Amino acid sequence: MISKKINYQITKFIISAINVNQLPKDTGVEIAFIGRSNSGKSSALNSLIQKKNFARTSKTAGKTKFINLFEVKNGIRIADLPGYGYANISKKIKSNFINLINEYLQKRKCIKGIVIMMDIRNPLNIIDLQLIKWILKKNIHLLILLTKADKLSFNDQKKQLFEVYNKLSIFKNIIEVECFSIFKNIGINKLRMKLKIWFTES
Ligand SMILES: Nc1nc2c(ncn2[C@@H]2O[C@H](COP(=O)(O)OP(=O)(O)O)[C@@H](O)[C@H]2O)c(=O)[nH]1
Ligand SMILES: [Mg+2]
Repeated sequence: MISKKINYQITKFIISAINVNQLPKDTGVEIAFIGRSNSGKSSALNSLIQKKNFARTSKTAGKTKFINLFEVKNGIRIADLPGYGYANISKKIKSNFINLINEYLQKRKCIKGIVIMMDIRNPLNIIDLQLIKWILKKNIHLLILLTKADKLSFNDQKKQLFEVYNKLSIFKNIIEVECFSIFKNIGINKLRMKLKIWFTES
């Protein structure tokens, strides 16, 4: 089989949507990047596309209020979802974000896979766990990335990975977890491989 590489460099920004109705037609394949605010979602997207500031990254948690949608090529898209679970933001705004994420997950039929990003130093918060539970019930692929792995030594990365697998054993499903770092180039190829499979299988 000839395996064609996906060229992320021609990725186009489509829309920053404040509600699901603004998104384009619910066809093709969509992969969503989900995680707490500041977990590294936009950075992961930038590293795939190999452009530094394509999906805006921010040092201030909770800035991205929208679903930012990108078209990798015709009919295949990546959605950078608003972050959840940050401090310093009003309860009302917080619940608006969660509602938007819920609405997106529940309405959007073209979601084929979800990548959950969690800071390796603080993985599996309550919303992460709720999300995982929900995804496993659906026919949706899941990959978990432990981001900012460069913040830990190699040994501590492995320890944390083991710990996360241990905690996930409550789900009785096989769940894939990878360490990830944009600075040390950890896990980026794994992410590429997964996305390629999800994008190309029918
Ligand atoms: N050390 C380290 N910092 C990272 C990594 N990925 C992202 N960051 C930083 O974490 C902050 C939040 O990243 P961002 O992509 O905006 O997170 P988002 O809110 O989930 O989209 C930024 O300051 C990034 O530079 C990583 O792999 N290693
Ligand atoms: Mg972001």
